[in-house]
Amino acid sequence: MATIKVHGVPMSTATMRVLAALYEKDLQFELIPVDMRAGAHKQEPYLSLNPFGQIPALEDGDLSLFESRAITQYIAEEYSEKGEKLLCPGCKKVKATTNVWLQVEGQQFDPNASKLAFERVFKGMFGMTTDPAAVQELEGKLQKVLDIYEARLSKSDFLACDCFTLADLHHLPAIHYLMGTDSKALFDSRPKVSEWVKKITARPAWAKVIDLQKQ
Ligand code: GSH
Repeated sequence: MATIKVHGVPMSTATMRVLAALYEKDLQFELIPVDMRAGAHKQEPYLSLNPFGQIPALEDGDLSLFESRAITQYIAEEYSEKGEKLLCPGCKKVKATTNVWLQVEGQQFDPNASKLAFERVFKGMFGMTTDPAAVQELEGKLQKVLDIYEARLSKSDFLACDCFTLADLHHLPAIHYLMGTDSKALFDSRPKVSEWVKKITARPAWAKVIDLQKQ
């Protein structure tokens, strides 16, 4: 089997999403670092992998993909027999519900959570100053989203059903960064959300993603 290649860096939220899916599936892969400081992601040969000049990109044999959520879907479907299921097979209703929560992550959760992580974590890393007004606004929006999660997670153990799926996995990178900030309180103050965060961040595959950041 050709080795799967991931082009990205372990600190990048979108790369982390792909790495989590690969580890959940117990797949061998090669992580090829992209030198973003040198602007390698905005030049060839990287632009041939992702014309938008963003990480990550994935190569599997002669298939080349970008967009982390599309990549995880590919991994879950192409390697359905390996590792964890990530998509509940067989049941059309569960598949439809999984799609709903995949969309909720991308359209409702991530726009607020990622901007909040940028304000609270990444701005500091890049020598920029956090904007308290932006933090307040984003936290207000995220609280409303998390109220809906609290209600959902009162009905099932995970977002789509009682099994861990890609819909849960896609949240991990932003949650990981926010749990190291004062925004953690938004998650901790909602019992079902808090329980869910503990379960999904305790997964062995996720621990491997975090280990990669320490290397
Ligand atoms: N929707 C894309 C995905 O999920 O793959 C987002 C990718 C993305 O924003 N990647 C960031 C990046 O490459 C790193 S996490 N930033 C550099 C840039 O946009 O120039």
